[in-house]
Parts: sequence; C-alpha cells; structure tokens
Amino acid sequence: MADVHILMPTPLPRLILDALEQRFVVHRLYEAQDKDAALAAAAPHVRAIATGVPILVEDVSYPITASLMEKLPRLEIVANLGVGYDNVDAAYASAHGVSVTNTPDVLTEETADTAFGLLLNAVRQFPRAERFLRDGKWLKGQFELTASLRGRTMGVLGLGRIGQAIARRAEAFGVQVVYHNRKPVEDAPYRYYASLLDMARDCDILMVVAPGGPATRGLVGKDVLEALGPNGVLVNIARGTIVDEQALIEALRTGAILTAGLDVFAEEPSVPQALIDMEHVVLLPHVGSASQATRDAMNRLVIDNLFAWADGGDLSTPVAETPWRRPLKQAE
Ligand code: 8YV
Repeated sequence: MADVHILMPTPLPRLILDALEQRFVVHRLYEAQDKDAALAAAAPHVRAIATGVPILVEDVSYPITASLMEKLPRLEIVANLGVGYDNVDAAYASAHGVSVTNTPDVLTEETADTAFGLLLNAVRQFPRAERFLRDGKWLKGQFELTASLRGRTMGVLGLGRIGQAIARRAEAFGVQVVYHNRKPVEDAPYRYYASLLDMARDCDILMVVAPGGPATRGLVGKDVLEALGPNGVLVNIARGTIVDEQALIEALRTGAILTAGLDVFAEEPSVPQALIDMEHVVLLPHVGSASQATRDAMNRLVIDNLFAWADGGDLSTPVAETPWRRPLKQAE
C-alpha cells in the first residue's frame, strides 16, 4: 500500500503524533526552517491535515485557509483538535469535498465546569481573597464583602452543547437562564432573545459560548457591555475574538460592568496588560478543556477520525459544514 501523507502545521500532543507516525508519513511543518519550501515539497502527496489550536508551544498559529487547501490537490480531510474550528475554513472545505472533523462532546462537561469556576471566582472574588490570605492580610482584618450569585439571570450567548451544560449548572445554582442564538433551540426550556442587546439589558451575567470566526467577531461590544450594567459579569470560555477587548477593558475600567472571568483572549497567548493589571478580573490561560482525561479523550478522537478515514470507515465527528460520514474524495 502506498504511503499516506499527513500535514501537521502546528505541534500536537505526543499521543497524537506517535499514533499518526505509526501509520502515516507525517510532515511536521512547524519544524521546517523554510515552511514554504517544506509545504511545496509535501503538497503533491498530502491527503490529510492534523491540526488544532496550538497548545504548550510558543507562537505557532497556522490557520487552515482556502489558500493553503488550494495548494493540496489530494486533500481529503482536516482533523482538528478542539471543538472550535474557526482555525479551519470549513466553507471552502465543504465546497471542495474535503471533510473536517472536530472534538465535540468529550469536552462539554469539563468546559462547562471551567465556565462555572470562572463565574464563581469573578463574582465572589475568590482569587483575590486567596491572595489576601497568602499575603498575611487576614491577620490584620477581614476580606471585603463581595457581590453574589444570588438573584442573578444568566444570558447564554450560544446555547449549543457546552452552553446547555452551563445552563444546567446555572439552574442547579438557582440562577435563571435565558439565551441568544441565531435561531431558537428546539425544546430548550429557557427564554429566547432574538436580540443580544435586548438579552443583555435583561441579565447581569453574560456567558459567551458561541463559535469564533468572522460571523461572531466583535459581537460583544460597548453597547452590549453597557446594557449588561454595573452589576454585570462577563464570562468568556469560547473565543476572544467574540468580545471587543478594548471595549471590555474600558467597561471594566469605568465600572460599566462589575467584573469578568476570561479563559480566552483575542491574541493568545498574549493578554493585554490592562487586563493583567486589573485585580478584580479573573484570567485563565485557555484551560477550558485542559484536564488530562479530557485532553486524552480529545486526542483519541483526532486519531479515531484519521484512522477511520484511512480505513474507509465512518468518521466519528464530522462538523456541520461537512456532514457526510465517509470522505467524498476517493483515495487512489
Ligand atoms: C482547544 C478549544 O482546542 O476545543 C476548543 O475549541 O478551544 C480548546 O479545547 C485546546 O486548546 C486544544 O487545542
């Protein structure tokens, strides 16, 4: 059987690399001195791409754009590590019969836990309270009283699988849930808002769980933040690009909203100094899905999809834009 060539533009976890190298020829583009030359050499052979939001590495971002895919005449599949695939031009892939897979479901509960952790930490200011203790300040007095989760309404921006898992947690905590999506979700037991701005006016927690990409860029701007109000809490575990970061910094600075809990940023891994300097804002380094067990399951799903493709079997998790379970393009 002829060698099957896979392009790996960004480093992926060892588990994935080892599994793929046992079966395929893996072109590790990120190691090439001259990436363009390495890509040109591999391009005629490449039938699959394994990629993901880069983790544990310095600045190695390599989106799977139309212009990259155009250079790969034999491309059949892009397997993405991560439920979000805004790093892949899925519309182009769909139009050209290229399958795209992601890693949904296995990270739903973990990510919802992270969202709730951020929410509680932001509202009750636990990280600051902990620093207060560690700094020995408790010996001299009590930590200040904080805002509360009680009596709040959470507006979920993006009631997908993770949004629903967060909503279930909110219900258990006695927090009322409403949501905004492009369309109402069938059978969802929460009030639907067709307008994000209207929803922001009626709630004091905005939970951002929508997909990234051009369609949601800057969706949460000055107007939405002001509508959320001075008791408002913004939590973002989705993509930094959905929130206008400058508007957020301004809203936090002026007290237009109370606080924020952020796992994602517009230009990761760099985080605006203005946010770092704000003690009352809770910041995490994109760890939503980052437990060992969940990352292992995500890694396995990337491998499963690529092995199923190579075996001519059904893909486990194709994305909505490329719903076919068997790759359309036939291997030679
Ligand atoms: C990252 C995420 O993918 O699933 C997503 O969309 O944002 C994360 O789980 C993770 O950093 C793995 O690359």
